Amino acid sequence: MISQNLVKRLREAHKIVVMTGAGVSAESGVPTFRDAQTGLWAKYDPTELASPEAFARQPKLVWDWYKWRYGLVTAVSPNPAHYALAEMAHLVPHFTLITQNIDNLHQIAGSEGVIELHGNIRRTKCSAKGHIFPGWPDDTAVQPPLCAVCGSPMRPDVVWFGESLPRHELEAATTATLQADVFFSVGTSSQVYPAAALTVEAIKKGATVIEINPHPTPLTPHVTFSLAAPAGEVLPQLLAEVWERAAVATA
Ligand code: BJW
Repeated sequence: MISQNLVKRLREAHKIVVMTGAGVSAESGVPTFRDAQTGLWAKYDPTELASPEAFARQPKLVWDWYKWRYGLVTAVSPNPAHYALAEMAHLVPHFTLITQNIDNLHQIAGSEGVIELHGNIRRTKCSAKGHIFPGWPDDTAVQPPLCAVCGSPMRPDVVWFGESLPRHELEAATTATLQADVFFSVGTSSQVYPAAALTVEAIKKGATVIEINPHPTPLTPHVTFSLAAPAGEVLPQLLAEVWERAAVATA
């Protein structure tokens, strides 16, 4: 699956950008965004819950869904894909890691300077003024709890459908993508924009684009290399074959 042509291009690369999606955390036990939710949440469509309209209509339902997911992500650990990416950063002259994930697992695995396009579930913010709080407030009689500063309902610090991505993060991700000679798209269905547009930009500008995903995406026909296997297997293999390094758990 890993051709000599791919190995050569990675060894010669100066600027590598990796963009990850939910699939990179699947082997840690975090359900992917579009996977059926389990248990109590199986009857809800995640694309319906992740919106300001849903929060306005049913704030407690949306808050409880994120609280459940916060519990899930804080109970799991990074997997070999996260560790391989943390190691890769030390092996190329310029390395940028962009993630759509809100689970913080790249950071726990030791990646630095991660560009978070869709926020982070480990932070909360108020819905009126965006006052940010680290972590989740303790349970209170009112759910969602109210902001200690302005009294508006609290929400997770994540980007919902119809909301703008954080400007600085999107600009940094776009700049890195436009300069990349190799661009990885790992574990994302490439259905959500503007994140998917980064892969499109990399393809358009002629970068070597490598997709790692067991299942095809709308962009698979356009990438340079499609590695159809789990990220937790492929990324450590790349590390070993290209740089003769192992993905080591540091956390
Ligand atoms: C594995 C694996 C293993 C499994 N190894 N792989 C242009 C065109 C059309 C629409 C739009 C457009 N521009 C904007 C829009 C509207 C909208 C959008 O994109 N809609 C589309 C659905 C059509 N975008 C927005 O609203 C964005 N805002 C914006 O653009 O503002 C300006 C604007 C507004 C309105 C109109 C126009 C402009 C905001 C997007 C915010 C996305 N937020 C979410 C929720 C975050 C919080 C939360 O998690 O609850 O982010 S949605 C959700 O999707 C989440 C994810 O980060 C994101 C991407 O999902 P991802 O990561 O790809 O996960 P999955 O589940 O889809 O796929 C997992 C993949 O892994 C699968 O392919 C598996 O095969 C694979 N996999 N195991 C490797 N082991």
